[in-house]
Amino acid sequence: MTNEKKIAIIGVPMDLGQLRRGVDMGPSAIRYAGITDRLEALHYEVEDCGDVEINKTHAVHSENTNLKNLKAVAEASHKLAEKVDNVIEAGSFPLVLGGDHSIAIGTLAGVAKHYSNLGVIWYDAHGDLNTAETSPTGNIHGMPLAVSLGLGHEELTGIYGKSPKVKPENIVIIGARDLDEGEKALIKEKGIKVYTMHEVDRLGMTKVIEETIEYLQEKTDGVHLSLDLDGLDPNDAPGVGTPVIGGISYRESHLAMEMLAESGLITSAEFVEVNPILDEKNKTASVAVALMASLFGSKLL
Ligand code: 6HN
Ligand code: MN
Ligand code: MN
Ligand code: MN
Repeated sequence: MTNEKKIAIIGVPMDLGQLRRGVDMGPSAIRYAGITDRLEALHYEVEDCGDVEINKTHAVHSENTNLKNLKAVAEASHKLAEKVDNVIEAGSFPLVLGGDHSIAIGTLAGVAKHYSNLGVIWYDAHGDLNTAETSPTGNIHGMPLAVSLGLGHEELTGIYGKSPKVKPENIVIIGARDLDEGEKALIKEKGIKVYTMHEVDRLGMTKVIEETIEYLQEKTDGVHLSLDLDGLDPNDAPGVGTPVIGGISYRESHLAMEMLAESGLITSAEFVEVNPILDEKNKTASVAVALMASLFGSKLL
């Protein structure tokens, strides 16, 4: 028996969207933790498309901007968008492995080409809604969701066709607990739906995901899951560059993925910010693999 859905894995060894080296080894760590075997055991046909090439020689400061490594990130985003586009065109489910979260710029650019009302679930301690004006760091991994809304440097918003890639009312952020002032203002201005840790505590993950599914189901024609491992508590996912205490537990995340699997809502996904240098015996990569297995229905089979 084979599953109808074919999964295409795309690695993105990107670490230029932030300052801590090592997150470029995330795709290797996740492969080492056994992602292909796990998905094949669930009877999927899995194709590993290898890694997108990152040009580190372009990792230099660009003129007239505080964005770090802008040129290299833009170049990689374009390559990734093309790969994701091709994978969807071929009828496969794109599963993108990061790499820092700046890669979502490319993933969403490639995905957005195929949907007129793309939904996005942003599972993260952060909003990643900064622009050059609001960013406290100049790190592009703090900006991908803003870029996908069409806000930010045009070298990023203009990647791979139409901008914006996603509408604010089609976004749900889950797990937020470290938002910058400019991000909070943007969330209010655009009316973006956010389940902070307060809501996760108060409602419980079951209700959060039920509401998320209900919110997105009717109005979207596809939903992308962008899961930043720092959305989880650092006890469960220590191998990340910007950990924030008080996060979502492994069990809650596991449940969230199972419920999303049941819903059949998710049409593309990425798992980002796994940094094996900061990890404990590849724990975070293994957690990522376990969550991917849940997302692809391990409970259902
Ligand atoms: N991430 N808000 C901070 C910044 O630098 O803009 C942290 C961003 C973290 C981004 O974890 O993907
Ligand atoms: Mn993030
Ligand atoms: Mn984050
Ligand atoms: Mn279970």
